[in-house]
Amino acid sequence: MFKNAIVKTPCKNIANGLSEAKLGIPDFERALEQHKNYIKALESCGLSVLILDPDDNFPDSTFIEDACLVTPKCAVITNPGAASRKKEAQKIAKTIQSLDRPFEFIKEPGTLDAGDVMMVENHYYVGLSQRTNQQGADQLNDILKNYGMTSSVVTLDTMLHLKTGVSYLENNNLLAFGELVSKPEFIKFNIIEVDEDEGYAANSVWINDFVLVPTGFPKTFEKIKAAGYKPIEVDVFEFRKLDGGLSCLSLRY
Ligand code: CIR
Repeated sequence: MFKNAIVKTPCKNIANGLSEAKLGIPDFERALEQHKNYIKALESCGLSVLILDPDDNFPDSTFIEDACLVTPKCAVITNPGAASRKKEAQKIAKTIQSLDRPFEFIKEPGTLDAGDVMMVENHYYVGLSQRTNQQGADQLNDILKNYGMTSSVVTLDTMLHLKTGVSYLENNNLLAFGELVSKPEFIKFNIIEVDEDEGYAANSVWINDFVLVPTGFPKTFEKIKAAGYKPIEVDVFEFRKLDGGLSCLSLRY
């Protein structure tokens, strides 16, 4: 069960965030509105939400998930792979250091975006991507081992982050899309496959038996419902324009 979430308000400079989506430039006011609704959705799942102030120096900083991994036993402040995002992790360190658990750092030459890290109970799957390198994954593995947890890597070919294409919904259920549906690493899971035309919805978020699902993907919504969860639609289209999904917008712990 999760009790808390941390989010970071989108900044005025959000239009300058990294993007390959070709869906247009995000509108700041609409992004703010969608972010507020996202917070309400987290609250409706029973979470207490800490809202961090925006920071115009970091257009992508609302995608707070990449800057830190919070596990039940420790928090890991990452070293994001994109040059423009590196200092986001340093900025969030102060907040993370005040949490109720010890904290660790990923250091150069290791890079790691926590959007590449998927928690399955005591085990963490780490996507090797354009943002997360082997050294980053190795450092994370060493840290997790010290706290009695394990990790393994998954190589990504096309996805930005591991959780762009796969979400663990607990109870051995894995929502998966594209190249991740047939990964041998995931064979032991009950795969809920996301259809070709609904790929963005593979980034959905389990929170205490609710599942946040992006608005506009009815087939995935119904599949999640049929699997016994309570899906909640959340419109995050402005963030999709920057390749961001639902999970990237919060840390949940
Ligand atoms: C980036 O390219 O870093 C941001 N525009 C989007 C990050 C999305 N984060 C995530 O998937 N975990």
